[in-house]
Amino acid sequence: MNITIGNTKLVLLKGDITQQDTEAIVNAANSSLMGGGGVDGAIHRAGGPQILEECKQIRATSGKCPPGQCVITGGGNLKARYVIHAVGPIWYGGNKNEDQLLQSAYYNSLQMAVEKGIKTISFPSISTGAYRFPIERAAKICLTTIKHFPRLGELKEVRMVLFSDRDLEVYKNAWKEIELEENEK
Ligand code: AR6
Repeated sequence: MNITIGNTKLVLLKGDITQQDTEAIVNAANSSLMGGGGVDGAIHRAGGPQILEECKQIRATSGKCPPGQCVITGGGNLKARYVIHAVGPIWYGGNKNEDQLLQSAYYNSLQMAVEKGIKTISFPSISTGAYRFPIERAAKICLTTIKHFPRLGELKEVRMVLFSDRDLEVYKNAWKEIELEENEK
């Protein structure tokens, strides 16, 4: 599904984040920045040891990366030149600031991208795997954050890379709901 927002293309597709040819891809990392499973494991496997080396340097100078924040490294052997490691919230039931932290993870990653002059970026569905954030709710937060990002016009393409047909369907439906809700206002 291709969506046009001003001059920016928002693409919702099924795919593997490690195979994307955008300038940056986003990792669904954890606060340690030392790797893990899911997207994180796949990115470090495909990108090679250089990415972990850079993460270790960041840890040494800046410490852990709290939920809602992100850091940037090179892309190692990936097609993408950069990896933005964003830490989403763990879902504890919804009363631990999870929505706000998920929004920050997307917002700060977009901000990092425009500050680096990056024009094209791919995201996975942050927090909806091991961190168990309900995907319908996450999809709405994600897409609303992208749609209303103040500097969106500086990005040519934002790609949401979903890992299954079902996840893609959830994101497509979330987009339709957002459009309906905002058009009613
Ligand atoms: N490409 C695109 N999406 C993927 C891929 C892939 N190659 N692999 C999995 N997904 P998760 P989280 C989907 O668990 O919930 C790690 O151990 C997956 O189906 O990767 O933010 C970290 O180190 C799901 O829909 O990220 C952290 O400890 C989505 O990506 C923790 O997991 C996110 O799943 C972060 O958990």
